[in-house]
Amino acid sequence: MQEIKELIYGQLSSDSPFLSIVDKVFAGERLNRSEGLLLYKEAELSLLGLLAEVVRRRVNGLQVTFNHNFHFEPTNICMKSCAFCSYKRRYNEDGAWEEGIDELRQAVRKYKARGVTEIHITGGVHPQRGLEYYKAMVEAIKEEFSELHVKAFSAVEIEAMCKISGVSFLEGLQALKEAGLGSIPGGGAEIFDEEVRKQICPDKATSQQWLEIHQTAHELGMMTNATMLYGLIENYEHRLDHMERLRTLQDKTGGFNTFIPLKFRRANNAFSHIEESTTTEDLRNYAVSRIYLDNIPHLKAYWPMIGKEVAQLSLSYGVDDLDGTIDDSTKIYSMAGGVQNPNATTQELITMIEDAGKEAAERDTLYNILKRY
Ligand code: V47
Ligand code: SF4
Repeated sequence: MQEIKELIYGQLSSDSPFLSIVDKVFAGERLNRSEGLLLYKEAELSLLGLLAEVVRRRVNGLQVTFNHNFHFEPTNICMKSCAFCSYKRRYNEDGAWEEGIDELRQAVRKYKARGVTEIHITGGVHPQRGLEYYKAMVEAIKEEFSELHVKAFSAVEIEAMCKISGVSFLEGLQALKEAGLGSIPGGGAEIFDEEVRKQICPDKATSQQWLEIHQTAHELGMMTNATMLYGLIENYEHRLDHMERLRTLQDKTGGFNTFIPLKFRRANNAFSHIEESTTTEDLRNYAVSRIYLDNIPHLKAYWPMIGKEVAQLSLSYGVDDLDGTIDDSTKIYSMAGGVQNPNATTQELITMIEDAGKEAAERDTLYNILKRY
């Protein structure tokens, strides 16, 4: 840490506007919105990387984790209209698919044999599937493989299934938990600012509903993740507002495990005219997220979206988690321009981590360490 301190202070003149921010980061104090904004707008990438490294070492040391997981995407039939989505289809539209509980059972059996510890389920918001259907999915998984951690259903899917079945979020989440749901993934958060939300996902669960569902899950003892979709029409103030709403809820509940910035990918959607963010911008965003979100322990680079090279670079900008092996089980990002047939072997992930000067460890969904390398 001493070396990093010397490097950072050595870069700054005595009248640098960053001095007070650097002092705060070393003292473990929280940054306010205008400090976050100054970092986003003015700080050199090298300074951001070093400051993010200070925070990551305090929270996670040199450790970078991954897990053995697979995705199950039950359907891409969706009644919502998110303009950034390359994946949704209406009923009977070309390319629409629906997988039933038998297919789910088969997938669980296949990946059980490959030693996974987590199933990640998310998909379109199906207009006819209510709570009972999703409960039956979770029960079927548990019948096939009782130890498998079920991380399933974004707050957007949960809002819709509770509405279809006429139950409160609390009742719906309690029923899912009893069926065996272990935690909730971070999807559907997008950008909380209501004006931006109107333009990018007008009919999706509101920001307030998203936060309420996560708070309720936390109060029931379930950990959850949080995402932020960036690189569309939002500005830095919107990103900071988004992170601040998460930071405030985390102060109350402590229930968020991981923050996952999701880079907008533009293939095959209504925002294809928007240039994608540059790698430099992606790294700045990881670093500011690490520095600003002082109370969420983990920062994940979801490699199927940004590619393995940028994911590896992100390990020097505050990231301490690479998600999982995936095993070619998700289409959401490949349809939007991400990695095609995403798959990573354990050895590949370990090499990525070690070549970046960090220490690889396999975790379970709740960040218990299963093996160090
Ligand atoms: O909410 C959709 C995003 C999310 C695009 O919790 C897009 O561990 C970029 O939440 N470009 C769903 N992003 C996926 C998700 C997730 C992924 C990995 C790990 C976890 C976790 C959660 O995907 C959606 C939306 O924000 N998304 N389309 C697109 N074109
Ligand atoms: Fe539906 Fe999700 Fe696509 Fe929005 S992002 S249209 S909720 S599948």
